[in-house]
Amino acid sequence: MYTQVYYDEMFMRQALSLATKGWGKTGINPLVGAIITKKNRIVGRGFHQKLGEAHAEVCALLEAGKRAENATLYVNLEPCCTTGLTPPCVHAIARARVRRVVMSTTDPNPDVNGKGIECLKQHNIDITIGVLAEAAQELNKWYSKFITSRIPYIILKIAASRNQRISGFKEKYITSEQSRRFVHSLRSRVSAVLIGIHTVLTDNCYLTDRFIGRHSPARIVIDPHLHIPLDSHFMEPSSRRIVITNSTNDVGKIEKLIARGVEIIILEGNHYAIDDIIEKLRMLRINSIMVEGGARVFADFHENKQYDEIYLFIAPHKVSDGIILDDRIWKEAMAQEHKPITIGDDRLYHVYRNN
Ligand code: AOF
Ligand code: ZN
Repeated sequence: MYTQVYYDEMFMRQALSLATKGWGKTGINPLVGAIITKKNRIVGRGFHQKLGEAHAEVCALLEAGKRAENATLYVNLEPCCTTGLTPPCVHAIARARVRRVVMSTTDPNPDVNGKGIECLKQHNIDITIGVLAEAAQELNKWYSKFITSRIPYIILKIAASRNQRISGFKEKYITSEQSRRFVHSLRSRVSAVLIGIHTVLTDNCYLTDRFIGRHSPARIVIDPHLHIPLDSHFMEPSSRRIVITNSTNDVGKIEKLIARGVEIIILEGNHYAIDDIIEKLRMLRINSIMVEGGARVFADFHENKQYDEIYLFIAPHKVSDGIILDDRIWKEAMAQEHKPITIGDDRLYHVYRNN
């Protein structure tokens, strides 16, 4: 006979797994999954599929129908009590006469934080908080940062040779296919990928998620002199494209870009402050960004401490002449306490910013 604690963890694990189906589609909203059980048997499942669409709890309640009465609802985030793009979940839960709600964490959204729980208590619903909380926090770390600070979650993703070079490779790609698959999976989750214009000019990169096929992020290029070639892969309209440039550039070219659906962000000068870029991007409701180069862009984000994680992939080869990755980033990622993961032929150092 299993204990209720065992069942609670098992169903929450399923709710968390359902939540991940929303990766890349929920925008500034969290990833949320919900399971409804009666006598420890599942009678309803749901997840938040897309920004603006029904919340996980509502989807699960719909599937459960009348069976939700006296049932237990498992959800990885505190149910909401506010009307945003959709009505409050707590009312739907109370109306369905759910008896117990098990959640992983409270909702960091200041409009909800704790108030959803209060509302459920007023309806005499039993509450359990903290089941698989760590995993739930990890899953929604981007959401949590953005909703509390309005600063996007930023990942620096770097592919380098064994001798610290991030360009000058003989082949287009220096890292193995397994590493690139991993990168595409990251791309399929973030709101946007950001690069400098030199990377577009040298690599003509796509920046899309071609391996996973879940979602391609917005593509952002920092391009002060408006060098972006109209026939580059960057221009392909498979996802949102954003060019950051200044107002003194060729108006005709800016108009051509706009006519092709490119969004333009205007900043003054030729070297933009990272904080100004972030300020503009947060107004476009971009809550997570993967920075993919080049050297200057990496150094700027790093120096301004505008990053949360670094993924440094190191290929087994050396390259004789190419641009060298900023020493501070290289050393931080490879600090002694960080153990690399082997991925294909490469080593991957994954570190969180700790200052
Ligand atoms: C939940 N379950 O599945 C989600 C929640 O604009 P709306 O109506 O979609 O509301 C967005 C807010 O609702 C969001 O900031 C967060 O506080 C909460 N998201 N809550 O109970 C869900 N996606
Ligand atoms: Zn809700």
